[in-house]
Amino acid sequence: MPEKRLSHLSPDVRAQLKAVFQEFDLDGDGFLSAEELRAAMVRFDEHLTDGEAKALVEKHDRGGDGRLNVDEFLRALDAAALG
Ligand SMILES: [Ca+2]
Repeated sequence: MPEKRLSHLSPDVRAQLKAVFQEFDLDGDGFLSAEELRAAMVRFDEHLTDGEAKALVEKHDRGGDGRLNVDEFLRALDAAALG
């Protein structure tokens, strides 16, 4: 799978964020739903409403299935929390 470089996430930070992804993938399906994303973002002091979480998922969801895989999650965080 081709992987676009994230502008300002170090490999260490990415590894940590992947662990966060797995922690918040509550049903273990390998994707974060809007609800799971909302819970994850609290970790970064980003308190999203349901609507904001859904909008964030839709913005970064390239698969069009309403969920984020780990790369999409990293991009969402990059844009929303850490940018
Ligand atoms: Ca999930």
